[in-house]
Amino acid sequence: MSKNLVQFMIEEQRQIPGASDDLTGLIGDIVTACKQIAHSVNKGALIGVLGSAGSENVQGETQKKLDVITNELFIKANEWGGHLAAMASEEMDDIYPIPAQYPKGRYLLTFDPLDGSSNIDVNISVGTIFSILRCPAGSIHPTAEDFLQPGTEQVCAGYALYGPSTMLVLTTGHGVNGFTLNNDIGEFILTHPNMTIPVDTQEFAINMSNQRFWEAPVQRYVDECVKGKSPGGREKNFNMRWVASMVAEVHRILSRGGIFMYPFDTKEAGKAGKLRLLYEANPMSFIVEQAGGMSSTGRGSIMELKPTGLHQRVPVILGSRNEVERVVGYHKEA
Ligand code: P6P
Repeated sequence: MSKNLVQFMIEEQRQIPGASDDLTGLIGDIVTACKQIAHSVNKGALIGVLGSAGSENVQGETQKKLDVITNELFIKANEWGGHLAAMASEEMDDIYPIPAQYPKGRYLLTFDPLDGSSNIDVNISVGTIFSILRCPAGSIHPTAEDFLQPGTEQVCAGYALYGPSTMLVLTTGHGVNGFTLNNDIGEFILTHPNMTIPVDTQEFAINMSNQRFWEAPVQRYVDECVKGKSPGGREKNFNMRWVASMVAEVHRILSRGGIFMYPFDTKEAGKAGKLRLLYEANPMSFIVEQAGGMSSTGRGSIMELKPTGLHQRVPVILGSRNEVERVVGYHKEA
């Protein structure tokens, strides 16, 4: 009988000196939320959860009904367990302190409950991204400031991918492992142990419609990929993908290599990129680097950034190490 997620976590926990049941219990609650989200996403129009909620989130983005529903599911599944001091979400302006009627724990949870939700109404894969930090010692009443820790402080990061099959991919700093949801028994089963990203690739992912807004190093890199083996290009031809769902892109890269870029662009003044540091870039960077890949803003490691705000945006270039290093090199030359 193949190993389920709980058995995997308990066996891994035995390898980590001083590890507590606390983290395993928290991950169990997060996984419960992901199973509930998988159900809602899968039922879609059948249960009337598609379409717009008629509201905007702190990002100024129109919220889908499922953005709101999945945010609530995450809160309800995680607020009671006694593992958390507070949570922060793409869908909430400020942090969510654990209500007084529940015991407080020693972790902080950040999450994007439904990433890529613009795809939900057209039945394209979407996902959930989450990241676990330690609550600073002595912080009885957590504040947003307590969340502003570099990505290198993450204890755990993971995502659920609601695709042809529902998968959960997780790291606690000891490699990356993938689990597939067996709907017959409602368990995530270990199907992709020790996921690693090939150091080379012939596949790049970027939203080409933003090309005129990119900085020169990214223009140069993408231009060479498009040229492939023709003059002025590379030693090989490239393929391109853009799903507009970061979880799907990262999962493809973990599965077969690739480079994903949502770089700095001048499309909107004051935005350093589109993706959010705390609950998109940092968790995905932890996973990618634990799988042997690399993650950068183009000018430095994403996970070494000291966050300045809960919803701070950051340029993201991540994936197969040799390609990310090339893009970073072009930034250095510029
Ligand atoms: P664009 C989804 O909204 C998201 O945050 C990521 O999942 C995805 O990679 C990106 O934005 C897509 O952005 O500008 O191509 O729609």
